[in-house]
Amino acid sequence: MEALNDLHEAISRGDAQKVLEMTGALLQAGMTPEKVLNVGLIEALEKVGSAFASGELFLPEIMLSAHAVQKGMQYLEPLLAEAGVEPRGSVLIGTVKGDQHDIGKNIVAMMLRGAGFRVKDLGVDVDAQRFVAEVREGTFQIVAMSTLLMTCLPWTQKTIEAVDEAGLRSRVKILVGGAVMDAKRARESGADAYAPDAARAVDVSKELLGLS
Ligand code: B1M
Repeated sequence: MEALNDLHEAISRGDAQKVLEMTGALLQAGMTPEKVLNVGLIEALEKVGSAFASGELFLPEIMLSAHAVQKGMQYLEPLLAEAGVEPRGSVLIGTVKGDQHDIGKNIVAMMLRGAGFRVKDLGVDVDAQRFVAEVREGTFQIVAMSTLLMTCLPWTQKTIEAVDEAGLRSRVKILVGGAVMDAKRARESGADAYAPDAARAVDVSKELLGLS
């Protein structure tokens, strides 16, 4: 499909305007918002990530690509949310301390909203005590943490410990994910659950709340 190739190419060039145009074109051609997200935006960014890992692309180029993908996601977000139903539960989400990556976390938040969850997004580089304060003051049932950097992995565990030390651990279920996370690390960090991708994050959130 030509528009899909054009979208991938626009993402690799970091051309946000063209990404918006091609996202619109794919929707007009009848592709579902979820498919545009998965095979359009995410797949293209994965290719960019591989090119970065193999030294073909450099950080400034990745930043442009990431920005272009975020633009496409902003376009899709209301369409994905339209599919939502009555609020199923509330989720507090953030990327752990020291970590600025937010594309995957944003997708998880978007998919959760689309599935009918109320989501409060704390953004990136979220300190453990910020999570604790929000849990104390809010009515969240799930705390969701994203971790992309190996150096920030310890913050997942430290945040869970901080929630525990504040006497709030029994109030929430804790879901973790992100590129450096896996089921074993999730268990070791004290989380209740791990999800490898955004679609599973929705399923697991439902399971955690006994909704499926
Ligand atoms: Co950076 N980065 N980055 N980066 N970056 C990675 C993660 C890296 C693997 C690249 C590499 O070296 N091959 C590497 C980490 C190595 C490691 O620790 N293992 C890395 C590095 C080293 C860095 C810097 C240190 C680079 C530098 O400055 N020298 C720096 C760190 C900055 C910081 O955070 N303090 C840095 C910076 C950046 C940019 C700012 C340029 C940009 C981020 C822009 C942004 O997020 N706004 C960036 C990007 C884009 C990447 C890559 C290329 C792509 C990440 C991404 O968005 N993937 C990445 C390489 C790669 O992953 N191939 C890389 C697409 C996204 C959809 O996937 O986030 O994994 P992901 O989310 C998935 C799942 O993981 C899951 O669902 C999502 C979709 O289904 N998921 C969850 C995510 N969170 C979840 C939470 C859940 C459940 C599932 O429950 C709560």
